[in-house]
Amino acid sequence: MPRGGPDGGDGGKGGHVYLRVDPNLATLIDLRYQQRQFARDGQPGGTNDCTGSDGEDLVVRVPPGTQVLNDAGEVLYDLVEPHAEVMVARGGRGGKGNAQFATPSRRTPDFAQPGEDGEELEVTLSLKLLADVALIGFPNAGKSTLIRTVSNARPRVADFPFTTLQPQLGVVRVDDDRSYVMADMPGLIEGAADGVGLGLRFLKHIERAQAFVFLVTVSYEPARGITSDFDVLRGELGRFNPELLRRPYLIGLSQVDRVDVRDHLDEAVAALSAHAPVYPFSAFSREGLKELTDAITALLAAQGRWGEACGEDIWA
Ligand SMILES: Nc1nc2c(ncn2[C@@H]2O[C@H](COP(=O)(O)OP(=O)(O)OP(=O)(O)O)[C@@H](O)[C@H]2O)c(=O)[nH]1
Ligand SMILES: [Mg+2]
Repeated sequence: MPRGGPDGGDGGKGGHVYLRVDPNLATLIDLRYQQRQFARDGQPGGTNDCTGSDGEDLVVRVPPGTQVLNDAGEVLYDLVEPHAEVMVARGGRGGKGNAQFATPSRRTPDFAQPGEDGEELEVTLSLKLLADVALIGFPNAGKSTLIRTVSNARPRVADFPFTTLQPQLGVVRVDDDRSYVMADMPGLIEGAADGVGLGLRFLKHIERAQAFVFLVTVSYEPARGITSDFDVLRGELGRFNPELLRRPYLIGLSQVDRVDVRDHLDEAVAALSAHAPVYPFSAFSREGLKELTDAITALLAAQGRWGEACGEDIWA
């Protein structure tokens, strides 16, 4: 400004980009259609010492269980807790206007500091299901039937193997204040860790489950037995990730309304009890169902699912 001295104001800073966990979201679907997202630019400074306004931050909402990976596949952030927030890209600093550079000996600086570019980042978002307890069993063990009986989930049930192709989540209500999420998993068979059947690609979904229910029953295939089924399931799980074998679990012996199942009951319970508590039940007749669900609740409570862990290690 002639005779008036320098009056160029500072530029505003660019907005930051945040990811924030929104517990009301269940999928990443919104982001599939909007893969490039930008925070707003800061505004340039103006004459009369006008400072440019800062660019607005961008908050991208993601569901609980979202993992943020870089191009090398490394996990940068694990967004689990509701309302957790991370800044993934920082907005650029605003420049300084020439008014900032005036000194008694340099009254009319004709230069200013340019603003800085904001960060740009490409990340992959991947959603892990957050189940509290996962049902692990051979095809036709009755996993989907059980989850239909005890939760709001309605997965398909049929008398052929591999009816369930995708993990399904159901909310099981314990009482007015407590509920938990149960995951119905596709059936596992021997060799699953090597890709046999549907393989174990779904197991990444259960790595977060706090506890497992192994469902076993008498199979219509004569070569299989209840205890060998159990051993195979544990073996496949362990080959996928040995850490999973350390998670607490219990055993559900399903379909006890069937005569052929009842015929083998005592012997199976005796053999399996060496590993974990066994709960014989039938989703059809509902016998033993309450005992099973009470035991799952107790298992999760002992894990601190609803606050303080009760301390009693009933599965040690
Ligand atoms: N008698 C009897 N049959 C049952 C019971 N639970 C399930 N079934 C039957 O067993 C068959 C398999 O049941 P599903 O619930 O689809 O079994 P799943 O373990 O989910 O099987 P996949 O999804 O293939 O792994 C169906 O024909 C069910 O009707 C039960 O408590 N008693
Ligand atoms: Mg099923």
